[in-house]
Amino acid sequence: MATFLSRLRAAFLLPVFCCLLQAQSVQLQWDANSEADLLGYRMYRSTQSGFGYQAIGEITCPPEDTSCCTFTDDTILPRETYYYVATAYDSEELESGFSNEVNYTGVCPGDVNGDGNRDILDAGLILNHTVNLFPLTGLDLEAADVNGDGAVNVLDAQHLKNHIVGTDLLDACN
Ligand SMILES: [Ca+2]
Ligand SMILES: [Ca+2]
Repeated sequence: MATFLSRLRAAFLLPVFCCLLQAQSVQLQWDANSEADLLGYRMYRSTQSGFGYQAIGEITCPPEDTSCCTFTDDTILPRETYYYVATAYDSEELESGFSNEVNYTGVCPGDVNGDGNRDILDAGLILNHTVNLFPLTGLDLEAADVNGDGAVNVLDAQHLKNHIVGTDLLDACN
């Protein structure tokens, strides 16, 4: 049986992480398989590396069609790390082994300190960062880019302030 299963090569995942503005999502991409009887791919996710994968989606796709080799997961929680693998399956319902694993950790734009709230403390952290007082790093820095333009500056503090005072609400985080 294992021989049949290995007939399909594992889909090779190339992570292309895409942070949709004020939303928690990640887009995964991979190379197309070329087997003539390929039917599509299955996406799996776990909160631990190497095991515990659960199917979260199925993508019907003809062989060598690269346009469908993409999957968006918009059900991720901030500060939670998710591990993804994919398989290919064919018309006989034979499924390949797992692809390589990629991981992604979501952030909630505006919740710089990751305490679940977007408030004046976060705005203060952004302002401190902009004047180089307490430079942010890692996920905190990612979450500080409130407007999603790739930079952390006073515009993000302004954006967050507008959310706090209720004049321009940010999208809810999951
Ligand atoms: Ca916060
Ligand atoms: Ca920004």
